Amino acid sequence: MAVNDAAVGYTTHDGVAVITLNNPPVNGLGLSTRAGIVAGLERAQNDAAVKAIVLTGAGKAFSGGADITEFNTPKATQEPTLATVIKAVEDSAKPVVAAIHSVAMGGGLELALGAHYRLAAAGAQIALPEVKLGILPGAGGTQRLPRAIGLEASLNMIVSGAPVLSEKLADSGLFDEVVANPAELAEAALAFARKAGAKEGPHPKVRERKIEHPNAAGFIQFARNSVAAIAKNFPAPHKCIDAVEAGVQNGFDKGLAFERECFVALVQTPESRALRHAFFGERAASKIPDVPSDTPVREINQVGVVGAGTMGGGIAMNFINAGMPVTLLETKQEALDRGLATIRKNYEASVRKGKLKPEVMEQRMALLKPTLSYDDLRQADLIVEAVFEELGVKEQVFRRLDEVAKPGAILASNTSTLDVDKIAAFTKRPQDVVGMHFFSPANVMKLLEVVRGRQTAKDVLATVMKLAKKIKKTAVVSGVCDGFIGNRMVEQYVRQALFMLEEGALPAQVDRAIEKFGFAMGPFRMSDLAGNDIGWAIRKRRYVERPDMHYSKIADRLCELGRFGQKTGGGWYDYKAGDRTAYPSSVVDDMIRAYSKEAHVERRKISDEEIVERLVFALVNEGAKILEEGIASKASDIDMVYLTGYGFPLYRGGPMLYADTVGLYNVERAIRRYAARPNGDAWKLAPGIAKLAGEGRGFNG
Ligand code: 3H9
Repeated sequence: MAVNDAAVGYTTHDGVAVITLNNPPVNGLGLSTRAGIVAGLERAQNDAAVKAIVLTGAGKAFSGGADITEFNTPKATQEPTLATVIKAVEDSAKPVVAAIHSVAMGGGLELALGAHYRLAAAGAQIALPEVKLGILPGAGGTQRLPRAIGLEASLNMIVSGAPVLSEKLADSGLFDEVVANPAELAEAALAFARKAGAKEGPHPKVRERKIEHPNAAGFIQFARNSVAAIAKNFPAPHKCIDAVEAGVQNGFDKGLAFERECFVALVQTPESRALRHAFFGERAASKIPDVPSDTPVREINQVGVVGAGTMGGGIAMNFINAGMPVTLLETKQEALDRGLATIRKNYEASVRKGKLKPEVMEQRMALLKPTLSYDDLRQADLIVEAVFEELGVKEQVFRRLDEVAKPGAILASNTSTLDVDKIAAFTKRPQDVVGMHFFSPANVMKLLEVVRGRQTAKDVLATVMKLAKKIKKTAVVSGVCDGFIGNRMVEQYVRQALFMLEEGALPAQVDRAIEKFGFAMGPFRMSDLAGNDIGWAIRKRRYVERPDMHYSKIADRLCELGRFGQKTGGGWYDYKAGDRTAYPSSVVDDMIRAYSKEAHVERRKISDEEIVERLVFALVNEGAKILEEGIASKASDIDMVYLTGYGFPLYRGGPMLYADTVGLYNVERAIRRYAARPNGDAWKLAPGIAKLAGEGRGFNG
């Protein structure tokens, strides 16, 4: 058998063979690793001096599971499959001891469950996270884990995919020993193996254990009910339960066959493709093509935030949550007091919900240093500006920061629309200036757009990307353009939404259609939440800067009525005091109908399908232009922006992956069709779409 020796190591130690997975970064169980394990097992069987086998992993994992990059490729099903490997482990005449450290996930845990004995170092993360990739454990996990740790604990792990620390599983039946000091795992495993090797076989197999539960059917039904509420659009959690149930009712072998069937079906679903796309997209986003991963980073210990408004306060919370001291600057004492009070109120809400301990809240508040003086920013390694969105105001702030900030400090702007290059030019250190565009509420939303100015230094980018991980954000790099990636695209989406009102739809219909597609909130409910005056201000600027760009004026009419959204008690919808429910408004609907009449537009029935196409393809078309211009470096970056910042349904994988799923040929045809209709001037087909469609390709290959 062809064995890639590099992927699996084999050594012997005084009668014990040690098979070491060595496939960085996480010992994924790709074909050569699988073949290497089987070859190692055979070698051990054939060596009379070997009495027992230790199976372990080199580097930073026992194993992160099946190699996800092999899914839906011939390698995934090429022998030895993981099932074959696990059977070889389980059927080994000599006892196999899995020595687990750091990470045993998915197929990695399934492999360990095939071993006769398991030792784990404390602190190891143990999980069957397949459900998060839209699949289920496909190498016996749904059958062996319930037999190892019981029905309830295993179903919780399988359906949630959440990792559990090895020490928490010490008495679960999964491990024969949990080794407190990870450095002692290798020795402990050798000693354990020697003892096991000296014992008469047969050695225990998890598959032969019984699943004991006083009311298995009742608990499975309970799990089903719980999942129904949270996993509406994902088939995998339901299949996880079905597979466990099959094993409980029909025994191990039938359960295993059923699990396999479910795995094969799930791995081909669009939902699984979307989740895998998001998994890799998140990791790919942190890689910038011309900024090598070993670029040195600047040390960031002290942070300054300028502006204690809603954004500034939320931004400050991110850093103090990560244990970093923050100096919060305002111009007036009242504003500073208000900002601090809001931060405290946010934490108090978490304390009330039991999500935060009161003493932790106090520790965090203690990291916050309020000030009215720029001088207090002298020590900051990073200063984030979050002041009023107006270039003149930004200019004052950045000129002042340039005077006080220490050399090498990173100066970041939270601007959502302004030109970062112009902002950088207000300083004598444009290489240190970068955009850090947080999304509201900044302490909650995952997305951080990192805006790379023309002169932003590479180490500044590398530093900010690293910092983003520390504050648990998904950072995506955008070049400088109006609106960056997210808002530039959403503008086209909103334009289409408004045109459709003019042509015959009403706000509630548009919102309903796109929410049914899976968006968290339709454009009109969203606009009422954010404030309709914000879009109005942007459009007023556009009317001057881009007189060629055609907008429906319906939204301006709404604003002229003073209907700015929830904050004024009415926007596209009516609102009642203390109630965020959006009630369709007859005033607004009449206004829309009157507008159509005035504009001599004959209103027509617009289908939900058209609504979804026009909204989503508007995003896709602009996204394609953003790619062509190099504003985003890859399609998955755009998808990450939409998944983490704009409520795009995760199970569809983002606008660009969705376009691939529909097929760019079909996207192109739809865009050409809409371009030939009223308001068609808003549709200028991105050349990239036509090109890729012509080549039969998608944005993601
Ligand atoms: C499975 O097992 C199916 C079976 O039931 C049945 C089969 C028949 N494959 O996250 P990181 C890469 S499904 C390929 O930044 P960390 C990752 O892309 C699998 N690649 O590190 C990244 O690459 P790059 C079930 C993988 O230390 C690099 O490793 N398992 C895999 O923060 C570092 O990743 C899972 O779902 C993989 N399985 O966290 C586990 N895993 O450097 C998924 C990672 O090029 N993985 N990579 O960007 C994780 O949760 C985390 O990666 C882990 C490490 C906790 C392991």
